[in-house]
Amino acid sequence: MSALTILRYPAARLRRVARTVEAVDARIRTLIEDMLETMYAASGIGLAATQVDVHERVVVLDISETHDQPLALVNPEIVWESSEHVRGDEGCLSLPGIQESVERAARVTVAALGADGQLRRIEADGLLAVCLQHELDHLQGKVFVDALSSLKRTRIKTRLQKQEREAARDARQSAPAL
Ligand code: GNR
Ligand code: NI
Repeated sequence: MSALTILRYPAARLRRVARTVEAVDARIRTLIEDMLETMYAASGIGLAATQVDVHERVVVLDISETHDQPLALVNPEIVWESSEHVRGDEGCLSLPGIQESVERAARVTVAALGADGQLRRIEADGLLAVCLQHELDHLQGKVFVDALSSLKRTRIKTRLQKQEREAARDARQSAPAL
């Protein structure tokens, strides 16, 4: 298994639309394993293949407190969503440290293939419903801050740039002197 690099907003590659997976084969199962490792290492509750620069319809999730309930979905589609909506704060591994309020359907039903290639349906509410919608958006090239005002998005980009500059400076300072 190997952890993968997560693309950071506003990377243009986060905008790619993922293609349908033709067969759940060894390559896809390895991708799933690597994505789970990446998600757990980053303390996330979900990860879309788009975020690791693989533009195929694969997502992984684990909303359990114990981090031992992995869920892998191939070619997921929302087949039903409630008319009732809820608003809640979201974060994203591609925008570390940023939290913003987003409105989502309260409940969704998702049809997908599992890592075993078997078709399954997931009826979700609460955090799982939110996370599924967030991940399926990534597969369409969408990020949770897209619906915000352009002023807010500009501020977020500035904050992320500052974070990256500081991280780069810290890395230089802790590097051993030659
Ligand atoms: O780790 C994550 N937490 C989260 C919190 C609220 C709503 C959605 C999420 S998903 C996010 C991981 C991520 O970026 N998935 O794409
Ligand atoms: Ni995300």
